[in-house]
Amino acid sequence: MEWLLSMPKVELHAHLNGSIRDSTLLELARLLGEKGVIVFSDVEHVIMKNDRSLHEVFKLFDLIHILTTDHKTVTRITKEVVEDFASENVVYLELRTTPKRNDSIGMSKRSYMEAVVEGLRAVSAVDIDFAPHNMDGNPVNDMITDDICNGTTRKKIYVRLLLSIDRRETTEAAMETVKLALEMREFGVLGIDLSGNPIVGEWSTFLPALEFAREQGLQITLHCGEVPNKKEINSMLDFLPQRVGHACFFQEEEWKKLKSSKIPVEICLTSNIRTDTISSIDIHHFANLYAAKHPLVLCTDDSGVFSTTLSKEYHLAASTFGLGKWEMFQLAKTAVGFIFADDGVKQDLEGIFNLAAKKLD
Ligand code: 6MZ
Repeated sequence: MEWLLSMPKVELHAHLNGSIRDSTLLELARLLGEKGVIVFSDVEHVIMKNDRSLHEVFKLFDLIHILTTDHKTVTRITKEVVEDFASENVVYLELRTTPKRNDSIGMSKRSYMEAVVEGLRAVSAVDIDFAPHNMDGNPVNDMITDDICNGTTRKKIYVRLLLSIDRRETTEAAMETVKLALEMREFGVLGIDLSGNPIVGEWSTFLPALEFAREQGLQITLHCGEVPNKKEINSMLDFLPQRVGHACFFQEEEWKKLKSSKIPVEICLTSNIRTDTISSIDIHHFANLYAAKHPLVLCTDDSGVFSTTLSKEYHLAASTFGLGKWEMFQLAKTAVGFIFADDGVKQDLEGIFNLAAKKLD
């Protein structure tokens, strides 16, 4: 486990509000309990519960959002989530979040995202490269103080953002998110994710916004096949997104389509097992896709909600599927090819992995 912790890793499927430390969630719940907004003991039980169905997970997210959706807290959780990933040697993080509007506290989707960017700026435990430009429009190169390769002990993490469209949203709301992503490109927003409760909403509702996003040069990743929905899975694959997440309820036809398209899959082992989307780890489609050399990346999904870390996900894959140090290292390294950031970042990451390869015994 130690070598998996120290190995550089790339995280491409992490939801901000799913990645919050339990201690932070409990602290926030306690505060709201004191204010009489919630009953702390009820909420404490829900936060600490381990096994949840997919349906219960989305109920938990509604609760988490009550605890976290004010500007100050959004900034705090962003900072903590980034520092937590960096602490286990995640060197590149694509963090996704759903911009939220809450008129009662003067929050717009834009101000929510500004609070996220504030959180990136507040990161202090590690060095961070989060955007091609600073808030004032100047390049941020001067804020990159240390380099993981030059022998300094301070860790460095590259962070880029994806804006999520929640499946509960209308076409107009989805379009608003895409427009916001375009406005915020200079703050490291690279693409759009479609997520949320998979039994809610229709593909046709989101398609216009996703097509617009693509036309405008944003990259797209879709939660695909979290529930059995053959028609939607096929429509999503025909859309040819840059990546898909989960890919659980595929049948032969969809596997064929996926493999011939070579669309990289974000694999979230613990999430799939905890939510019973896959009945047992040893029959997880990771094994088949890995054997077929299909592009794959191991991810956490919601490290807070599922009490996991990226190192634990690598450990689970290694122990379940009998993969050794070198194979796990290669798996981590190939993920660099599937990131949404530009070639400059890819080259930096390759440098980090090449250096780490020399230390691998
Ligand atoms: C689908 C998921 C998810 O955006 O508020 N989300 N959507 N499947 C999953 N697998 C279990 N896990 C998280 O982060 C939380 C939101 O991400 C989506 C849901 O819409 C959830 O409300 P943000 O930062």
